[in-house]
Amino acid sequence: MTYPTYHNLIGGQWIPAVSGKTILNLNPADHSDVIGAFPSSHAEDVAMAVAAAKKAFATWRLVPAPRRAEILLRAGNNLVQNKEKYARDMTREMGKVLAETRGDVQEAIDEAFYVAGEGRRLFGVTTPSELQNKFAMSVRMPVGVVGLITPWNFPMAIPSWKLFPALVAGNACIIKPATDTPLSTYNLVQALVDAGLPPGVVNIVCGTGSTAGAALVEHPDVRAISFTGSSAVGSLIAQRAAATFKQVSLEMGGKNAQIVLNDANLDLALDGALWGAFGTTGQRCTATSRILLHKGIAAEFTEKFVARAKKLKIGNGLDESVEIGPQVNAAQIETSARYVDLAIKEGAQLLCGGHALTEGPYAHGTFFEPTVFAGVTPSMRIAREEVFGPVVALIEFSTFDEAVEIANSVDYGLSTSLYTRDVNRAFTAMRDLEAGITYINAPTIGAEVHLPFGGVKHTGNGHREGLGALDFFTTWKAVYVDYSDKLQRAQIDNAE
Ligand code: UN1
Repeated sequence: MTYPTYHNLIGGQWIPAVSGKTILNLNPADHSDVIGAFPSSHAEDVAMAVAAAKKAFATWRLVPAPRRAEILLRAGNNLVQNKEKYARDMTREMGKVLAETRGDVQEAIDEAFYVAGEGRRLFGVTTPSELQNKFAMSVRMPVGVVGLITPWNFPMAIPSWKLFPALVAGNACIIKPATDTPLSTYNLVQALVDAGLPPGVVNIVCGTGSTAGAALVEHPDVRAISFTGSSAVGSLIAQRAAATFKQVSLEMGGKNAQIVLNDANLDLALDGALWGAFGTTGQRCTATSRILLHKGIAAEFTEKFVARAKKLKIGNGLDESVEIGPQVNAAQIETSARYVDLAIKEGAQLLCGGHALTEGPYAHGTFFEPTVFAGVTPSMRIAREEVFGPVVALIEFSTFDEAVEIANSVDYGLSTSLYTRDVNRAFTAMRDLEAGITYINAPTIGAEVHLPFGGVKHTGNGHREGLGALDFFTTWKAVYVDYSDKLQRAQIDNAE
C-alpha cells in the first residue's frame, strides 16, 4: 500500500532526518494499515532544531504575551474546525475509540482556550522595598529553548499541556512525539502554524527516545525538559539532564486505586470502576488498576463487575459501537500477558480475560481482553507495579483506615478515588490519600485541564501541568528600581 512520508519541522521547513531513515506508524487495530513513515532522527537533527529554536526565541520572547495568546486562541479554533478529522487520525494511529479521541482533541481545545487567557495575566508580584524611594517587583521570564517529550496515550492532549503554556510564556520549543503516535502532534502543530505561529518557535523532531529524546536531554542549549512517560525513563532523563542543570518536569506512572466503602452507591461505583479500569484500554497513567473493596460489598461488586467486563465490546475504535480498542503495540500486549502470568503464579485468582485476542477480526491487531484478578494481596506485584493495560486487581479490606493504608502502600501517587456517602470519611481521604489527584464518587480518570495535574512519590518530581505549568515554563526575575538618587544599602542603611 502507499502511504505518506512525513519530515521533521525545523525552522519552518519540512526536512527529512539526516539518517534518511524512517519509522512506520501502524494502526494497532490493523497492522496492514500504514499511517505514514516518520523520520528517525538523531543528535544532528536535534542540533539543527535547537539552533532554529534559539534563533526564533530571540524575537518570540519579545512578542507581547497577549499577542502570543491570540495565536493560541486561533489554534484552538482551528482544532474545533478539524476535531472530527483529528479524532479519526488519532484512533487510527493510537487505537482508542472515537468517543475518547474526540475527548483527547477536546482536551487540547480546552487547553488552548484556558492558556490563551493567561496571556493577559502571567501575573507577577509587587511588594514594598525595605528602603525608601525604591520599587520592588518580580516578573515571569521565559526559560528559553525547551524540549518536550510526549507519550502515545494522549497524543494531542499531552503535547498541548506542554506546548501551549510554554508558548504563551515566550519559550521556543522542540517536541519529540512518541514513535507510535506522531501524526496527532503534526495535527496539533499544524493548527498553530495555520494560526500564524512564526517559523522556528515550534520544531518537531521524530525518533526514538534513545536517539532523538536523549539528544534533546543532553543538548547544552536546551534549558528545560518536560517529559510524560514511564518512571524508569523519567529517572534516566533526570540524571542525564543534571549534567547541564536543566529544569526537568516529570509526569510518570501510576497504580491508581478506587476505594469502595460499604455505604457507597454500588451501581455508581461499578460504572466508575469499569470506565476507570478499561477506558483507553487501561492505558492511562490515571487508569484504575486497583479496586479496593470493603468485605461487606466485595462479593456483590465482584460478580457484577466481572459480568459487565465480559460484555465489553472489543474491536477497531473507528467502529462507533466498540467500547475497547486495541493496545497500542505488541510490547504492551507482552507486558499485559507477563503480568497475568505473574499474578497467577503469585496466587491471584483470574476471574475473566487474561489473553491476547488473535483470531478473526483481531488477527492483524494488538488486542487484549479486559482482565480481572480477585484475591489480590497488597504485597503482590500485580498490586504494586504499573501494567498500563486492561488488567485490574481487586483487593479486599475490613476498615476505612486499612483501605487508605493499602492505597498508600505503593511507590506511585497519581490518582485515587473514594466511593462513599460518608462526608467525614470523604474529607479524611482527601487529606490522607497520598496522590496528586483525589476523586470522591468519581473514577480515577477524567482530570480537567485547568486544575493541577501530576503526582507524588515515583509519579512526579514536584511539578504540575494544568494549573502549575506556567511555574515550570517561566523563571522568576526580581527587579529593583531605586529612585532615591543615592546609594542605599539593603540590610544596612535601614537597620536602625
Ligand atoms: C494520562 O493518563 O496520561 O485525567 C493523562 C485523565 C485525562 C488525562 C490522562 N484527562 O484521565
